[in-house]
Amino acid sequence: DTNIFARILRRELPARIVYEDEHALAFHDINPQAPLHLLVIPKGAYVSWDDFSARASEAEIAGFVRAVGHVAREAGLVAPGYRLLANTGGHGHQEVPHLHVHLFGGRQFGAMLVD
Ligand code: DGP
Repeated sequence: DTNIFARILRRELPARIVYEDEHALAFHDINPQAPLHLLVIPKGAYVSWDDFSARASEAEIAGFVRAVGHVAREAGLVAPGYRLLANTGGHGHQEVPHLHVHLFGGRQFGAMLVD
């Protein structure tokens, strides 16, 4: 309840929000790693991809997945292409314990995994 993204959802912290619907919120990452770096989060309090995929309802899962696709489409990233990333747990280097999908775009990306 007290993590940064939960607080952004409650509008206790500011964010550059680009999209919101019943199931999801999308906003700019505070420390962008690409020309466009957005985060898409579900509105429900799910700590990770694992938690979300195990506990969320069909409607929440469908709504969230559709929101990620919608945000990328609206950002004009379909034709050039983009990258999605969901860091999960310790080895995944997840820092904020509210599920978030990183959406990267705006340049050619290279090899998948960089330390
Ligand atoms: P991860 O390592 O996958 O948990 O990524 C967390 C991301 O969250 C990281 O790219 C930076 C971003 N971030 C951290 N604090 C804030 C914040 O207060 N606002 C926004 N917009 N992004 C944040």
